[in-house]
Order: sequence, then structure tokens, then C-alpha cells
Amino acid sequence: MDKEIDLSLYVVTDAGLARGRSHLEVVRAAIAGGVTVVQYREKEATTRQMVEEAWELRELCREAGVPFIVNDRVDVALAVDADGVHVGQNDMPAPLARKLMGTDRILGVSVSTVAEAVGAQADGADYISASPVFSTPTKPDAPQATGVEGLRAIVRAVHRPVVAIGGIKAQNAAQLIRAGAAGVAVISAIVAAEDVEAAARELRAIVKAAQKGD
Ligand code: TZP
Ligand code: MG
Repeated sequence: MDKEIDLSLYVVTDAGLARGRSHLEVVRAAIAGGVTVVQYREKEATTRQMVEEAWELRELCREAGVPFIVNDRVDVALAVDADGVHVGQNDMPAPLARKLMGTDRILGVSVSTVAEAVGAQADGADYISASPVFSTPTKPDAPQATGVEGLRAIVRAVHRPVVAIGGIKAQNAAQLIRAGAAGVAVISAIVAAEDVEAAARELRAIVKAAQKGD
């Protein structure tokens, strides 16, 4: 796995927001719309279900050449030979996640402060997510939002790419790229969209334009 990961448009799954569609259906459409990273995030399923779903998603992503990351669960990530794992501040500590995952796989770490970002970098994160950048009903238990200025401070404090997550929509994505984010990560703006592919395509175009400085 090439660790030069393109974080431009990072979709995170959520079964509850998917309008009854399967993870596979949503991710297939999101890939058709141009997402550059897929994260499997599943908080309700059994470990058996997770491994089965993650396996299918990993196959789909591999065929499409899109990196596949598992949220929280290092064991599931390793079991399905995922490209990486993403951990938060209350999950497997990043140094242990790195030790278990090895140096070749991707490690993403969520942070909400500059101090956490500096720590995540020291712990071996390949990328950092500023989380949440805006408050969002999708994750009501999230820490206080960083806002655009908080994101900018995190970007300045580390030498790792930073992806913004939380409350991101077509209307507010470009300013995050201009603030230095390497990309935007979304759940509802893609997963809950009636037309997943179109929603992904629109966001990808917005991010691309902002990256070019338009
Ligand atoms: N981590 C921080 S905010 C968030 C996660 C998983 C939820 C993002 O969902 P949405 O619907 O894109 O605001
Ligand atoms: Mg987590």
C-alpha cells in the first residue's frame, strides 16, 4: 500500500444514515462519484458481521484502487487486510495501534486540539483528522468543534496531512481546504444523500477546485 494517501474526499460509513441501503451499495456509489478514501465505521454490528462486511468492502475498494480504512478496530483491520485503521482519543492508543498494524499500513488519529495533534504525530500517525471541525448531529458525543481557525492551528502544528471531519457539506467544504486541510471527511453529506454518487461527485469537484486555488 502506497502511504501517499489522497485524502481529498474521505467517506465514512454509517448504517443508520444510509436510508436502508447496505454499506456495499453506498460505498460502490460513493466510489463511482470519486471518493478517494473509504472508512468502515460500524458501532452496532457483531464482530462476525463486521469482519464479513469489512471483507466485502475491502474487495470493492481494492478493485477500485481506493484505500480502505477500518474505524477503531485494529483486529478487524488486520483480519481483512485493510490498508489502515483510524483511532480516536478513547480508542486503542496510537503507539499500540502502530505497533500492531506495522509500519506499512496507514494509521489515522482523530484530534480536537493542537496538543493532541502534536501527540498523534509523535505517536506515528500518517494522517490526522481535526474532529469535529463543526458540531454535528451525526456524532453528538464529539468534543468541542475546532472551527476553521482551530483546524488552521492544527495544520500549522504538524507535518502530517490533516483531514477535517464533522458537519461538512458542499456549502462549507472549500474554506477547509483553503485553511490547509488535505481533504474533507464526511458521513451524512454522502451516505444520507438520495443520490450518493452525485453527492460525492459534487463534493469532489468542490475540493478539487479549492485545491487548485479557485
Ligand atoms: N467524527 C467526528 S465528527 C464525525 C465523526 C465520525 C461525524 C461526521 O459526520 P457528518 O454527518 O459528516 O457530520
Ligand atoms: Mg473511534
